[in-house]
Amino acid sequence: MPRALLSVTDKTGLADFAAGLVEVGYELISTGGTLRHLRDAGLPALGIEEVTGFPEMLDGRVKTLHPKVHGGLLGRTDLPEHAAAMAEHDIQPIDLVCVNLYRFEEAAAKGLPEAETVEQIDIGGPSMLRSAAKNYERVAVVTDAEQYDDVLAKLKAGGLSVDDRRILAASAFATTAAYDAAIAGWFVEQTADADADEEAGETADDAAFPARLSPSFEKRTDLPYGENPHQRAAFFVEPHPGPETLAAAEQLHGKGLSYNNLLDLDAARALIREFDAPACAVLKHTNPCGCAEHEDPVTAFQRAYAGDPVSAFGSIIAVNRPVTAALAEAICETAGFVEALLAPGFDDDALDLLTSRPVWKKNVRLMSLPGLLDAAPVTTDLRRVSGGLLVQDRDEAAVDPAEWECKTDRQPTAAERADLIFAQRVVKHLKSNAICYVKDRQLVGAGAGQMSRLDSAKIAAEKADGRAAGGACGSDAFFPFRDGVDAAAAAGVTAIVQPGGSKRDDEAIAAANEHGLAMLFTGRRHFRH
Ligand code: 93A
Repeated sequence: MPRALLSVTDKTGLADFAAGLVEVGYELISTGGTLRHLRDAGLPALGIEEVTGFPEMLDGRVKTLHPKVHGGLLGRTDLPEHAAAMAEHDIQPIDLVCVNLYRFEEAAAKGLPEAETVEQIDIGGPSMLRSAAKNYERVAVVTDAEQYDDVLAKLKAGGLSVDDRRILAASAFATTAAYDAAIAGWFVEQTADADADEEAGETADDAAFPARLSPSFEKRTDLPYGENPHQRAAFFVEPHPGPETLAAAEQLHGKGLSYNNLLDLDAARALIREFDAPACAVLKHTNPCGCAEHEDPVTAFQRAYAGDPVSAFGSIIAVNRPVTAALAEAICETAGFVEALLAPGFDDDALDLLTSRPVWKKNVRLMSLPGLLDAAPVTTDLRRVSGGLLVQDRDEAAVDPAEWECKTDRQPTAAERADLIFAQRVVKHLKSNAICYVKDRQLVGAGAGQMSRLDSAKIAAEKADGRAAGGACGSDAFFPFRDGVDAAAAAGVTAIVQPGGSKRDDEAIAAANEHGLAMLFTGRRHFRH
């Protein structure tokens, strides 16, 4: 009689699965809570103690860690020496293992006290998964309720093939690997927290980066392709993404999301979070081509879109207020083809409108993210390089004008100051080298991703086409020469915000004074490579 060992924390679907196993002739063995669950469902099962001859002990830390279990899983019955050893020690083969693990990640995410979280580290479960998976030629390993139906159907149809068991083994090892990575990450975090407590006064800036990466990511969905059709792609998410993250966004309507959509939506999300007043951002290829802030959200959209309506074709639009019918109407009227629209929510009548207008129907992806503006912890940014991974804190430092210093003879006016703040918020989100021109809290010209800052300044001026007059210029990094300042002045701006820090800052300041500009230094660079 084949034997199945069942030991699960998540009992979803277990009784039906176990009943199916009994039906196809399995004898069941089970641990404490799982055994009770099976017996409550009227199913016959042996308690683990009856197999091991040992009681569950040490508060359940030792339940299945026993040669009768691991010998039964690892023993190769096709080898005479194994068969002999098993017979000598009265070890009966176990043919199927169904295990899901203690909920460690949930405990860690809740921030339970350390001792309680440690108790949620499953040792016996992963051990059984690994033993069973190693012996996949004979043993089937089931790790997830989603596998129950398929496994049962195959057992009923004559049994699992070696290929089936190999796939199950792969999934088991992936499960234990992700589980261990989460545990390792948590230990590192605990250590970092303890160090921070000890070294009071140490800032995040000089704290060493964690020695290990956490958390582990799980595949949410395959994507049709990557940046280009010949590249495979998938979307992986953290175990417990925050409510403000892209992973928490819900798609209410439209075609499936592409890799580039997700990338652009994330960039849009990061930019729109900069603003307190109603704002709208229009992005292409992760760069804002339009952005505006206005007390009236409809006007904010109209001014954002008008920033560069040509580039806005096929854009991602983000707003930081729920979409009302009036805003939906304005978007339908004004915008041409839009890939996706991201908002903290959509009113019902706005949804009706956006999904019924011919131009929007079917395709436009409507993304709702109620936590869009929620505070976020500083997260890390991972970037692949050949042979490795570059890891850094994300550039989530808030724009803080209180830290800025005016370097010129002239101070900015109140209107210029408002535009400088706006420009700084936008320029952070443009690819380097980045220059943006702003007038009345409307982005009127952006130059991004150029190899020379001067080129970015010229492109921004061309886009602004005279509309920057009396406005502000933002620069993501210092001006290495005065030519960038000259170009900004020629575009008509009367105030500049930049980090400063160049050897030739004096030249840039002299140029600003010559042109009668106000120039402020932030002391903070925002490269985005
Ligand atoms: O504490 S353990 O690491 N020690 C063990 O020997 C052991 N064996 C199974 N945890 C162990 N398990 C886990 O218990 C399983 O992975 C499963 O998640 C859970 C099932 O316990 P119960 O059947 O009592 O609900």
